[in-house]
Order: sequence, then structure tokens, then C-alpha cells
Amino acid sequence: MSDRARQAIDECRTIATMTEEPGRITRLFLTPPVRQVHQHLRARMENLGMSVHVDAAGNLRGLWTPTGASGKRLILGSHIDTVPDAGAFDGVLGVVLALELVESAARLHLPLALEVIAFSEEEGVRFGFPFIGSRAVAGRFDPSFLAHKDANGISIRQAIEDFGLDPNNLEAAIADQHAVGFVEIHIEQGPLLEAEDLSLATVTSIVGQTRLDLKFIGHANHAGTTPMHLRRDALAAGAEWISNVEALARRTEGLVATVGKLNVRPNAGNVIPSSVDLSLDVRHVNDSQRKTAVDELLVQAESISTRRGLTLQWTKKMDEPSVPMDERLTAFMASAIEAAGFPGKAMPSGAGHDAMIMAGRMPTAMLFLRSPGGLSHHPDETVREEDVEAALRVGEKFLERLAAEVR
Ligand code: HGY
Ligand code: MN
Ligand code: MN
Repeated sequence: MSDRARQAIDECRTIATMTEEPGRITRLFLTPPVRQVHQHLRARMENLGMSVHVDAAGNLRGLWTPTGASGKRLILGSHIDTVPDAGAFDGVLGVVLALELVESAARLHLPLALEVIAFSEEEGVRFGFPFIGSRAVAGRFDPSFLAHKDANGISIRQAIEDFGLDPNNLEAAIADQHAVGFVEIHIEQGPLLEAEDLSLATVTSIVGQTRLDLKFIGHANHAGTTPMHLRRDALAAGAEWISNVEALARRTEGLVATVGKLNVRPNAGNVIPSSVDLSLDVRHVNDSQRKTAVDELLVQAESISTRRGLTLQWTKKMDEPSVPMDERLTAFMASAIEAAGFPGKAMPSGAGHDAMIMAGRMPTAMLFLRSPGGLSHHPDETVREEDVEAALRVGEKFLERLAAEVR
């Protein structure tokens, strides 16, 4: 096996050192370590003879235009932001492998222009809603987003300006209409491929997801002197509701629901909590099942709150439908997997991806790599060298097929 797979893995681990928190991988939208990642990837892109720029949403974009290329281009890429205490491969691997495939296209003299995008923000950690980068590229960036503020009161507009970019240029970030499509290579982030001992899979669709922020508002009081029946304990209410969230998801086939964030005020051991802020993330491949679950959980939150003499506030941060991948482009990918000698596998994605946004703008397909241990959003997230090599071989077959088609 060539050492390109080992080099790609090493490159992801090098990029992982570019973090806000030494010893952990945390890189949010346009924070200082993003500059280091841009510098590293820009050098790679310029070495490949690509023209490089950063668009107003902070996406780093490299364009490789071979001699004799038709006006058409394929866009490849993924995101370079992470969740807190992340793994080294979620998102970044897709950018690194896209650049490897530019190198392959040059070696194979493919007459197909390739644009590689390192999306600036897919996880939705800093501002509570995801896909800032790909929304800009897909023409779905609503100017009202600019006013959203992070935990430090910095708006998206300010974050873009602090990075040295001009939010007034967001229109220019919209993807070129000559794009034949978008392909995202990404780790599966789940246990399926490992369970079936497979390296790769194509993706049929990306499940829909709803993200809410909720606040149970009670009343602080003394932990020692306040009898239990006189309390309006916001944390006790939140805890009751969280166990309801888990119970509903456990009894609903195909539904996952997660409360990942909890913020207790005033957060002192001898004070009855006056309020708790919680996040809710609900996903299901069937949109109406997801919506029914969200409605049910809100009804339960209201009734717990009323029964306990509290008030409830909530805001919807995101509501994305389930998105099918493009059949034709995915069939190309499936035939490339076969041509490269690997068993075929098609599966839905339980994780969200920039592909679900890009699919609204152009034909979109994904290629999954096995996640050892089914682990992701965790520092022990990893990939196998042979699966990275397999993905590169399939990517080359895919590009050859596509280049022959779009002459
Ligand atoms: O949350 C997700 O599904 C993705 O990792 N952003
Ligand atoms: Mn992720
Ligand atoms: Mn990801």
C-alpha cells in the first residue's frame, strides 16, 4: 500500500494540533487556530497549482483548473471546525482526501476542474446553529444570521470582520452554477461499517434534524430552609423532562434524541436552581416522525413546567428535513466502489453534513469510511489506513468516470 494513506492520516493529526485548547481538539467558527489550518491547507493547495481564496463566510476554497478542462467543475470538501474535545478526522479528513484527489487528477490528466472547500462551520457549536459555511456556498445564508451572538456576545458579523473578512461579500460565496456536483468524503461516525467489516459505503440520505434551546424558569431559594412542597426547582424539572426525552427515543424505532448542553443558574450547591438552559437534538430519517416527537417533547416540557409552577421558554435553532443524495452521482460512486474491487454498501447518515445543505444547490453524493469502534465526537475517533487508501482508490475511479462524462 502506498504511504499516501499514512500521510493523509498524519496530516489530519497535524491539523488536530491547531486547537483553542492545548491537549484537546476544539476549533470553532473563525477562532484563531482556524488561521493556522488555513495557512497549512493554503500551502498544500498552492503547491498543487490551485488558486486559493477565503470567502466572506470563512470557507477556504482552492480551484484546480487543468489545461483542456471543460467549463464544468466538481466541488469536493468538508468542514474544518470541530465539536469541543473532538476527534482528528470528523470533517478534516474530507478536505485532506479531496486534496489527495486533486493530486490524483493531475497525475491522471483528468480534464475536470476541481474546487476544494474547507467549510468554516458545520457543527453549530459557537452560535448554536450549524452550517454557516455551506449555507453561504449554497445560497442559503440569511442576512439575519449575522446578528446571532455567541456566549461572549460576539455576533457572526463581528466574528467575520475580526477574521479580516467582509460580511457584505457573502453573495460572492455562492457556488458557481457550472458545478456538476458536490462530493463529501466523511467518516461514518457510527458502528455499521465496522459491524459488517466494510471499509466504505455510499450514502442514500441524511436524516433530518431539529435543534432547540429550552429554558425552565423556577425560583431560587435556600436549600436548607425551603420545604420540598414549596419549591420551584428548575433543575428538578429539567431532570424529569430529560428522562422523558430518553424514554420517548428508546420506545420510538429509528428516533434519536439528545440533551447535550445543560446550564444551571445560580449553580451553587446550597441554592435551589432558579433556571436551567438545555439543548435538544432530535433526528429521524422520516420527517413527520421527527416532528411528532419534537411536538410531544414540547408538550411534556410545558406540562412538567406548569405542574411545578415554573415557566418554559424555547427557541428553534434548526429544523432541517431529511435530504436524499443525488441518485446519478451516487450511482457513479457505487460503480467506482465496484470498479475498485470493494463490496457495495448503501446506508443513511445519522450524522448531519455540509452535503445536506449543498444538496439544495447541486447534485450531491457522499462516501463513508468505517469508524473503528463506531466512535466520533470523541478524542479516540480514528480511521484505518487501508480504508483511507480504499477511499482514495474509489475517489480516483469516481473522478475518471465523471471526467469521461462531462467532457
Ligand atoms: O451533529 C452532527 O450530526 C454533525 O457531526 N455535525
Ligand atoms: Mn461532527
Ligand atoms: Mn462532520
